[in-house]
Amino acid sequence: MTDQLPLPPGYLALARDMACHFPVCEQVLEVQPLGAGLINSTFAVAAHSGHFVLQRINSAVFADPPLIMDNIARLQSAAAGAGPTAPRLPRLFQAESAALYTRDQDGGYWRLLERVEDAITLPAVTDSTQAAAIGRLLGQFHGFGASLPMADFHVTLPGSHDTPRFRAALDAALSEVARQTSDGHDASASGDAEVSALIKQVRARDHVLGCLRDALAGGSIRKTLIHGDPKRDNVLFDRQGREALCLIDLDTVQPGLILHDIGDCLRSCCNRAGERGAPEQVHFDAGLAEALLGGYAQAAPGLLGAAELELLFDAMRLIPLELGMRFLIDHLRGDRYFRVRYRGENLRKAKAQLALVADIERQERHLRQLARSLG
Ligand code: GN1
Ligand code: MG
Repeated sequence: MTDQLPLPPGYLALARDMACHFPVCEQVLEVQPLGAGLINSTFAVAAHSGHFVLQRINSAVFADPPLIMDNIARLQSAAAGAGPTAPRLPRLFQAESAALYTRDQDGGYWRLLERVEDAITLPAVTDSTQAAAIGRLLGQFHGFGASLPMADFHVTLPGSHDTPRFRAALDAALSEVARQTSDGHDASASGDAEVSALIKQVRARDHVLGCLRDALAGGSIRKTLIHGDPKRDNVLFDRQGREALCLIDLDTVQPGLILHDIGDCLRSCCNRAGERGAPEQVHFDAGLAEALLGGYAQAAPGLLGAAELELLFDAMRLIPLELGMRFLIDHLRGDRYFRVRYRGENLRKAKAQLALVADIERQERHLRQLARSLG
């Protein structure tokens, strides 16, 4: 089992070609796959003129990549005008055409970004200093986002965090598997006992799926500009792993709920086993959550209002539940959305997210108290 996410054939050579379409990238020396993103293909480019990050945006997921680039450019110009309170954002470079992307022969969109110097991603969040640093960075990002006119930003990924929609998609995927099985297709990898056990766990939680959507519809919480994917891998740290420098992966910066981001950040950062860890090793570390939320409240005082604090526990449970469903749907549909290393990886990851949900529920009293203490 390899650790590297597979790339479509010929992509390294294509990436090298694409890098040459960005004038800043003079004399490309080396192009290597970079990171562990599940959607886009990302490369480290070493050129005579410096180090860069090159990405092919997955247009099967993002229907209109120029909208993403427009959002990022807007965010960057707002940050440039806001001075030191603005979050640091990785720079985007123009292609020959002066657009912020270039296209390959298949119509794919490629962009070139600054490679933030002396930065690392953490393999796990191991102490409360790191967790607090991540919380401060997210709080800063949200405080900045809340100061911007949300209506100026595009929705780049419609339906993200519409948890009931994913539940319906899960039923549809199950029906499709059942139909194929009755047609005589082999469903051995999808219709097995592990899947049934997970479906049971999801069904037992059907009553919580609409909690944030209903609160939004009821007007107690509102949307602002969010990051949309503040997982551990998208936080750059300094080389010592002490200070969080920058949130990367701005594809899903769009109007949303800060509770979505906070739930996502907590589910990713407070589970030291990681998304790919063994489901039986999954644990939600409430101490890390406390530090992360403390850092958040320090950087964005008052942003979490009474209604948000009341819903904070629900958000902590909801996002891993939603992601568990998303991995499971993809497993049932034959791994078409998330990049996987092997058949069955999505299923294992779904299992881990649902184990995380169960562990969060086991700590419900404590976590609700923690949320109240932030008020
Ligand atoms: C995907 O591409 P990446 O790895 O940044 C996904 C997120 C999930 C995340 C789980 C557009 O993010 O929603 O939370 O995987 N992005 C999209 O690791 O679906
Ligand atoms: Mg992403």
